[in-house]
Amino acid sequence: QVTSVSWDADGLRTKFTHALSAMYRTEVPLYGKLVEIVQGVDRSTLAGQGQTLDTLPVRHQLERHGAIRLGTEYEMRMTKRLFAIMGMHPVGYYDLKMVRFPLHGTAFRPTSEEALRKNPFRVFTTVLRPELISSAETRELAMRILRNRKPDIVCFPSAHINHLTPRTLDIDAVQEEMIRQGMPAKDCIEEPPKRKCPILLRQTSFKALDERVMFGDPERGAIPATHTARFSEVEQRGAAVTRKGRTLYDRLLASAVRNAASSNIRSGEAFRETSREFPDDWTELRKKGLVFFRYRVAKCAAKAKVTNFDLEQPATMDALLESGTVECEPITYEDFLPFSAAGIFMSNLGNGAADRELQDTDSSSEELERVLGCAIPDEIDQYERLQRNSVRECCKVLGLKEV
Ligand code: OOG
Ligand code: NI
Repeated sequence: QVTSVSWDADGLRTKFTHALSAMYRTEVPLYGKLVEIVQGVDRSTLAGQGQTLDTLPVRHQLERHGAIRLGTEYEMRMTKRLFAIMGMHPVGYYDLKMVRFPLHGTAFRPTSEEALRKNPFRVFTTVLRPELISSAETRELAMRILRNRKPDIVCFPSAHINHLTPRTLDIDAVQEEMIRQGMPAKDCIEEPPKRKCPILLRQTSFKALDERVMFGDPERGAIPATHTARFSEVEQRGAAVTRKGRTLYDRLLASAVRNAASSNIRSGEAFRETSREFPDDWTELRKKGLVFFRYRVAKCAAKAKVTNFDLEQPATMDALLESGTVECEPITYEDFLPFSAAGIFMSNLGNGAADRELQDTDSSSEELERVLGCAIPDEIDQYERLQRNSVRECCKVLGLKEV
């Protein structure tokens, strides 16, 4: 007899996040130390604003992202099924070929506003594209190993997570503290420079641990070695940018990379220069349509249910905001950045990793969709939907046709 089992995907995701965090703390002790640093930094950041840690939104207190690297289509499909149970679905396509890795992937994460508010746990998941490996010998070796294993890509007997990342309110302070405590931090923070109005994602990590492993060799038996598969990161999240905002951002980043290459300055320095062109004021960012916002009818206006706008003139969002009828806040960026992700992959490889030759193939979101057996929604469309829903909700409360 089949009994139906019901579960709450959000609750399961949160249980999983806690369990993973507890496990990672025992496996990678520096992760525990990092989480303590983050709590200390967040506590003092909030104290500076007259607040305490429990005033942080619930999601922020347990917010983590992880990353896994898969080898086969079968593993990718299994992973999709597993995460679906926890309310996590593929969003966004990331092509790592641009940094010469024969990999592509997606982020599994919750998508509804409510699920994101409860726990936005997300996992950056890549899978190997063997057809991109130029050397037939390497390709065949990889395929042979993958055929003979139950999942993992490097040197673990079963699946492993290669990093787990807490979110902080002040990544610059965390970076300083990691260095002060002698942790092997990377020398700079990835992606947008510090701003008054944070956008997208800033990340830093400490370098991988050297862990002992025995590699099995059919002829020589067990060979003692070390691997550097596990590390930890910390992130600070800012606002999701619109398509227009993203185009501007990518252009500024590309020109910073060019400037850094041609003039011997550090890329962080170059990006600080070019990114001055990206406005740093919420009102301006909103008016120029560069950032997504969540709109909400102000409490007092919702109660009064009257506005000056429902008669002759159609209301505009600017007028509703200026009169205090509606309030807004930037929507948090829930995804990843390909350039940053590439930096994370690189930071744990030694020198010599740069001469990988790859076959010249197009990036292929269709191919990944085929593997997953479903469409991969574009991340920017997701934010557009959240913003649009919030505008509709305001109109409904205020009895307006549209704004
Ligand atoms: C994934 C790297 C991407 C991030 O934070 O950008 C990532 C990996 O190392 O497998 O986690
Ligand atoms: Ni990461």
